[in-house]
Amino acid sequence: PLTPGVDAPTWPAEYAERYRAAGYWRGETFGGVLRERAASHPDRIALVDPAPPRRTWTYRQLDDQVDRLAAGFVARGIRKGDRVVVQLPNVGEFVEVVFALFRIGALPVYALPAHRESEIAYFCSFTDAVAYVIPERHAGFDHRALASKVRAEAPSLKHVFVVGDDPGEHTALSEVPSEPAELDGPEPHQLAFLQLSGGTTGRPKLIPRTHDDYLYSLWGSNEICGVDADTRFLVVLPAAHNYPMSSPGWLGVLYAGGTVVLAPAPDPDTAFPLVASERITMTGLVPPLALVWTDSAAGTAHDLSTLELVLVGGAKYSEQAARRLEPALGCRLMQVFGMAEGLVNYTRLDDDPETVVATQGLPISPDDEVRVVDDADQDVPDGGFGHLLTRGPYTIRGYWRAPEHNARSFTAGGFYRTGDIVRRTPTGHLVVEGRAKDQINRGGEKIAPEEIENILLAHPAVHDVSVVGVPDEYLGERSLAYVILRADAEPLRPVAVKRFVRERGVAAYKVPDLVEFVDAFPQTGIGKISKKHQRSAAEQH
Ligand code: J2J
Repeated sequence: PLTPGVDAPTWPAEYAERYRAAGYWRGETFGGVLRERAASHPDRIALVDPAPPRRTWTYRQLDDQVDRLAAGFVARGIRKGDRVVVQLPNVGEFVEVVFALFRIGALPVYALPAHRESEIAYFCSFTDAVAYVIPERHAGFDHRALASKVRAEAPSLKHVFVVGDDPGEHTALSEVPSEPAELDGPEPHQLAFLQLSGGTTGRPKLIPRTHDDYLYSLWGSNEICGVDADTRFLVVLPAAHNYPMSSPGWLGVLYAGGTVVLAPAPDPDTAFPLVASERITMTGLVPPLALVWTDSAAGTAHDLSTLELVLVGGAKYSEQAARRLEPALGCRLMQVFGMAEGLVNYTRLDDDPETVVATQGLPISPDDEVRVVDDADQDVPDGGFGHLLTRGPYTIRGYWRAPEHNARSFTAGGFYRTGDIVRRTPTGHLVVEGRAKDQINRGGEKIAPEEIENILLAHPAVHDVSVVGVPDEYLGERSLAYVILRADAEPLRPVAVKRFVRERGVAAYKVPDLVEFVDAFPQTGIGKISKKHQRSAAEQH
């Protein structure tokens, strides 16, 4: 059983009361919302999985299937509060599975399709997960074999459910559904799922989100983005990411009774035909993809004219690139600066064009408290740069089972230290100027250098290592590993270093793009490695 406040800090009662009184927390649950939408417009299309044979779900069909799947999960012993690691690509079953878990009150733990043994085994054991849901294969990788290894490492794991016809030694998800049964389900203030943090530490932190708080971020986003029952949203990024899930994302669109279309891949060759055939009105991209879409739009034979709004966020979008998007795609641009921990900022549809290309927007809520402070947590004068701290009705008060880390990542008053350096314009719009946290933002994918450093420190030839982000024209940043070899070690080649990381079973995006061997690291005044110097040295290349 999960007790908010024990497994993770929650909002103090006075704040919870305030957020309820203000109408932000509506007392709904995900399972209840789907039930209600299915009752009020059963025949509208909720979901499209366009992979042949194209499959669609009306709200009623989705609701029925979720009931049957939830009953089947319960029959196999999955209970309210249990954790289930869900690692699925953009397929219809992803939506079915997470809503079935929501309805039970079991918590999906969102893994990315790119994650491998190191990450998955950690998620399963850290959360004492009882089940793990996978595709047979994805992007040429056999997840069934990975699941077999993970089972041996995570004793809590009782079930592996496989989407597809050949589950191997595991259970086919298609065999799970059974006759719907009455469930008592979760309360709105209870946890709905655990989302992954971008992370700055050796192991990613897990983000506990409640039904109440996350649902507010959805309908708040819907109002800003103009999402309604006529919205046809294309999910191009991996559906498990917080951004395509909630800003406004596929969950926001389902909340509004619109239609979600799952793209199997984000490239224009895959996505443009879907925009045309599915008459897509809205989507969300990361900056590198926005560049590719902008460049590809001119020569395309596909009709993109249904597109009304494209969101771009997850990493800094250059003003220059932002200026080109609207004319190229023939739709509106909205910048979004958000984080899985909570706070999400959007430029507004009625902002002037300069604000849309040059800022990262305003918070969703009038009750999102934003502070811009110096290194001593003192507020900086308006317009000055500083660390962004935030507190509000959908920003967590602490990570899951991480009391020591929470003491560093949150102020005593409950503000989350985002690690971002921002400036506030006179209209209150935020401009992201940089980052104080030790993290690499590789085109929207976040990498915690410490995680990769720990892996490389285990290499017998490595004396010391420092991983930093270096500027990259396309991705924004790439990762570079500076390596000091042991005095007695045979010389290593960069490919051997990369292979070593890959073979430890981590997501491919975390493997260093570049490796450089050095004799020493630059030091700060207090004898710590100066990553700032390493980053600027790398820029000279
Ligand atoms: C600069 N940096 C940005 C932006 C995020 C919506 C949108 C994005 C995320 C997300 C999200 C940025 N310009 N426009 O969850 O709901 C960097 C910041 C931030 C970190 C959060 C959402 N948009 N960032 O990217 O949890 O450094 O969430 O703190 O993956 O991405 O990363 P993540």
